[in-house]
Amino acid sequence: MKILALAGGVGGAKLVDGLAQILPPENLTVIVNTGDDFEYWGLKVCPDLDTVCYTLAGLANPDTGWGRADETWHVFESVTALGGDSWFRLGDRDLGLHLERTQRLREGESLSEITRDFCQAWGVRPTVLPMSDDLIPTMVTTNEGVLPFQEYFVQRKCQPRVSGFNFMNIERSEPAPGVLHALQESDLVVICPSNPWVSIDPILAVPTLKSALSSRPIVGVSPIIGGKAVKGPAARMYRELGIQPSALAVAQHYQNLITGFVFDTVDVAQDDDIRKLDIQTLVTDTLMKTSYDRRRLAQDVLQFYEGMIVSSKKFGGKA
Ligand code: FO1
Repeated sequence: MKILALAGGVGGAKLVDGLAQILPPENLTVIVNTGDDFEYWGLKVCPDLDTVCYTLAGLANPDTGWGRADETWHVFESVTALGGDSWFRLGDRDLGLHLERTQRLREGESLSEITRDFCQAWGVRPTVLPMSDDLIPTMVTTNEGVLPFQEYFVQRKCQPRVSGFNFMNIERSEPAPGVLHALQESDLVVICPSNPWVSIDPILAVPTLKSALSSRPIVGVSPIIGGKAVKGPAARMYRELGIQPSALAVAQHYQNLITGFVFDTVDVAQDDDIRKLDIQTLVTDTLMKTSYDRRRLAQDVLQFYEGMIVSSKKFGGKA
């Protein structure tokens, strides 16, 4: 079974890691959000892409989920001592990647080519693709004006009140090479438990990608458990946009796209309302604290999809 996973940062990377534990590498392609990408210290930073790759390579920082394990901060301290920008922390090991990527981008290589080479160097065998090689920065509309995503998220610590999002340049953007092919080849698309507003929506908004997605079976996994986001500002964003954060709200977010939805047992009371959206459901433990949890959730998602196929063959329903 060929799986195409759509992922943002830490939560998405964990489920991708679970899928990588159980699937042959040639059966897993990951399309990663690049809306968070920005320039810092003159370097191209791609937080979600790096989080997914570091996680699959076994190099990710286990405490933060982003950046590298066994990191040191000499360069950061040195820049800070000189009065340079210090609101976004790049560690020494992580800087190696940033120097090499920025240099190669300046020489004219594309982000997808560079990502492929880095994955090869790290022994990451599933295919990891940025959603696009084009620049599509996410801008956050707030009560304090329109802010680039990392300025809103890291520099301003999500304090400004959110009222909307804009993915700049999206209409003119194209999926990265290989994205549409992987999509057409896939048996199932998995929307990982990433922030729907700023991690998954930018991927879904890439014009030809969105239309190609509508022909595939898609299963979404809720990043909201018990009304809270496991990590990051998703729940806060729902609230500030006037929506009660819940598994149901996430299912509604993806309503016309997904065939199936996986959410946590603590939210089982929402099952009937989600099914009323004409979405099949799986209620299971979705919190991924350990490597085993990642694998178990990935297995649950795939078995859920297999069950959907069987029942659709039996009853002529959609899968
Ligand atoms: N997140 C923070 O909250 N503070 C940081 O200083 C920070 C640095 C950083 C460096 C490299 C990287 O790949 C990610 C980093 N992140 C940091 C995480 C990142 O801002 C977000 O988690 C994602 O953009 C949201 O998915």
